[in-house]
Amino acid sequence: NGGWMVFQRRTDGSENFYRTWAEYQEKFGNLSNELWLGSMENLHALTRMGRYELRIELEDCANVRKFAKFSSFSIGSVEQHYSLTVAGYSGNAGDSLTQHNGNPFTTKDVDNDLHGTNCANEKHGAWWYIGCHYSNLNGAYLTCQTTTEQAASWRSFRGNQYSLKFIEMKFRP
Ligand SMILES: [Ca+2]
Repeated sequence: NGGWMVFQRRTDGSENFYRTWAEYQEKFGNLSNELWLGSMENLHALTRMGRYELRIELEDCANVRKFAKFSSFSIGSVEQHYSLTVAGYSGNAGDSLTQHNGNPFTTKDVDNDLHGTNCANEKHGAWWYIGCHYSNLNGAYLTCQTTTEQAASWRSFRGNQYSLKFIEMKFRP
């Protein structure tokens, strides 16, 4: 569909995204609902080759769907702890990712963030945390709850405690 390569999707909470550094090197989930097809090394290998755009689809529990698009997107090498490079926002969800530009990836067992403790532990996800987040799309799928910053959230859409109903991350040349 339009040449987009989907690498992350949340739809029903069926998959555990609170995983280790090693697990984020593998794909998990399945194509029909929730998935992580990233493998950080693959994302790095694919996006280092040229200019890619990133599109993020978000839907809340009132079936309001919004998107955020970034005209450039790449993932750094393992030596760079798979840092995020993202720029050129457009869309209607607001920008809750450019703040994470340049930050390395953090999982519950590998702390590369700027917080005194581990943001992946604090926020129950795996992300390019700063200290900690404006978006947390690998956070906990809490079926429309709005009670915790562990939620899979996008601050500029529904706030940092709102667990979105649908999330999809995809990129293309
Ligand atoms: Ca830390």
